[in-house]
Amino acid sequence: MIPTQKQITTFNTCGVVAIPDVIPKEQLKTMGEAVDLAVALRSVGDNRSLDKMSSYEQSFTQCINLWETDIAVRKFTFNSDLAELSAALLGVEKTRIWHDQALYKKSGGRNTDPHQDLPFWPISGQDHITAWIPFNGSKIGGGAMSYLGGSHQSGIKKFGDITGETAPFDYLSHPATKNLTPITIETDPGTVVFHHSLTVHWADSNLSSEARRVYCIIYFPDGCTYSKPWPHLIPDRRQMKLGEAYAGDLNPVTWPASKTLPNTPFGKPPTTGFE
Ligand SMILES: O=C(O)CCC(=O)C(=O)O
Repeated sequence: MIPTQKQITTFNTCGVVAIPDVIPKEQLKTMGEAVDLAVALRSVGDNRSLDKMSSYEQSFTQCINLWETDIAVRKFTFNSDLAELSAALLGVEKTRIWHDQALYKKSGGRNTDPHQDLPFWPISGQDHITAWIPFNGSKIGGGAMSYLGGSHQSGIKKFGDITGETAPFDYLSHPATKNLTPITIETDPGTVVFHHSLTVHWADSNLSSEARRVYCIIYFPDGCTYSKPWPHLIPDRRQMKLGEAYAGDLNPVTWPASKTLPNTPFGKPPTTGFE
C-alpha cells in the first residue's frame, strides 16, 4: 500500500500522519484477538489492581517483541501494507523491525507523559517510524494520542521521563517547541497513525470503561547501528558492540516484504498462536 503524496507531505511536515482504511475489519478483529491473547499470556499471574502498579505500569501494560513468541502476531507484524507505507513515508528502500509492542491502557489508566522515542533508543540515524494501531480506534478520553506538529524538525532531542517518577519534560515551554501546535488525533478502527521517532507525543488517560488496545510496530532504515552505551533490550540481549549494525534474525527485514515469515530468534519455538 502506497501513501498518497499528501500523506507523505503531512508526515514530513508534522512528523505524524493518520492513514485511514489500512487494515480491513476482519483482519483487525483477528489481530486484536491474537494480541489480546499474547498480552494475557505474558501477564499470567499478575493480578494486581491498577493502584498497586508502578506509575509507569499505570500508563500501560507494555509487551515487547510479541512477534518473536507468537506466530499469529508475527503474521501481522510482517504485514506488507504496513511495511510498505512505513518505508515510503521514510523515503527509504529497505527497512527492518526495531521492535513491536502492545501498549494496553487499562480502564482508569493514567496518561502517557510527553516524550520523543529516539532518546530512549541506542540506534543511529534520525529517521525511524512507529505504526500505532488502535484496535478499537481512538477517542479523546480513551487514551487518544497527541503530537507536537513539526517537533521532529525542531532540533530538540530530549529524554522525556515517562515513568511518572520525575516531572515530565516540559516540551510546551521549551524555546524550540513552545510555538508548535499540539495535534490530537481521534481515529476509526482500521486507521493507522504513523509517527516519526523525534516527534513529541503523549496520550490522555483512559476514562472509558474499556481497555485501550494498541499494538505498535517500529521500523528503521537498513544500516542503522548500535549508537550509544544505553541500557536497552534490543542490543543488550546479544551483547552488541558499538557501531555494529542491527541486522539478522533479531531485526528482520520488513521492506521489501519477504514471502516467508522470519525465523524465531534464538531458535525457541513460539509459545502461543494458532496456525
Ligand atoms: O500509546 C501510548 O500511550 C504511547 C505510545 C508511544 O509512546 C509510542 O508509540 O511511541
